[in-house]
Amino acid sequence: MQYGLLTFNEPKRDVSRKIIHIDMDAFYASVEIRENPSLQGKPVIIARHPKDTYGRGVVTTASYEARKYGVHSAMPAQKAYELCPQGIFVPGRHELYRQVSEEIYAIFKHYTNLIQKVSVDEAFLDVTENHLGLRSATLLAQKIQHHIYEKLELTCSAGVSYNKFIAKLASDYQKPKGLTTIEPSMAQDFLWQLPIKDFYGVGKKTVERMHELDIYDGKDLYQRSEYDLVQLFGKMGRSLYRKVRGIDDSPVINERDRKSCGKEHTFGRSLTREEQVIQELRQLSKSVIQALKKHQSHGKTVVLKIRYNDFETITKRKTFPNYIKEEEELFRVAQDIWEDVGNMERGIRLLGVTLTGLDPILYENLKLPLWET
Ligand code: TTP
Ligand code: MG
Repeated sequence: MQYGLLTFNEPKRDVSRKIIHIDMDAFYASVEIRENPSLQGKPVIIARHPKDTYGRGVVTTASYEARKYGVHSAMPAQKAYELCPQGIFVPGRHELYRQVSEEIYAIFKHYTNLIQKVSVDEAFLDVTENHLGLRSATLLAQKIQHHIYEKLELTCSAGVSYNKFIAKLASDYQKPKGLTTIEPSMAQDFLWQLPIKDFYGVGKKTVERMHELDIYDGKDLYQRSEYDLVQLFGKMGRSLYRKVRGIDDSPVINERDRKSCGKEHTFGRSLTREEQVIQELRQLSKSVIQALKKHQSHGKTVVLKIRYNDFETITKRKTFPNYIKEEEELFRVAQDIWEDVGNMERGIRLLGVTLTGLDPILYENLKLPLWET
């Protein structure tokens, strides 16, 4: 690993852990294909048919065959229909997916006790210590992929590395059915070639800002001093400075240790103007932070819930690089998610802001590196 010129207080990487990130391939679509094998090999789109919803539905996911036509998650079903008229529209069955998700979780438990479920189809496994006593996390990931396939007839992609940040990037690297291991010696090259948008916490607005600063990939980011990045991006700048050096000490946290704190508001009259949404997000963020302060806890993952006029409800999460403690930080992430996924034209019936993955504040204080103020 080439670090270039090392300064005496350059942060160090911890490469002692072995982390696997698993993400199911086209999850909802794959479950539907398993349940109805006649869909095999066809462009399957998980959404109600636009003809049945007056064109109002949204695609939750699509099989890889449908993706070839440009169909993707969060796209209006009407647009998906225009891109792929021969697509087979299947309405989602969330209870079934939750059940399958639990079956996947049960498989993980054969390998380690340290499992962090990130969403219905995604989890981190810390396999530094594992039930098979294997030293190779790559071999273990392969076994997990086979196990899931044998037992559930579903495929997944796996990423293996020494921290969560890189493991997650790795699982996405060769989807579907991928297995990518990023050894500590490869990490720097891997991070250098990474487009800036792929760094955790970098939303659309930050990408624009980075591009204005001539930062397009990890290598450009790496050139910037910690001082500059903090000046430009605050706490996120410090986190990015570490991430691009392959440093991420965040632990894999067991589901049972996780908590969340959220507030939501249903509106008597649907919101139709963006300013109303922004104002509401600010108010919700304030309430969440107030509740959080009482509990002496903080978290990094923000979940925005939006219910549209047609009652379709979407939730979208984003993980911030640092613990969120202030109203302004929470508000900014919620706003960022809104800008990524929100659709004002559909009328907003409900908004919710939740902070999840909460840790007691005391816990972080104990772990704070000296140079972090
Ligand atoms: P993802 O893992 O993001 O997508 P995926 O599993 O369908 O495809 P990939 O092979 O790229 O991992 O999300 C998991 C499930 O979550 C997905 O099957 C459907 C649901 N989902 C939504 O409902 N809305 C969304 O905007 C996204 C991104 C996913
Ligand atoms: Mg997936």
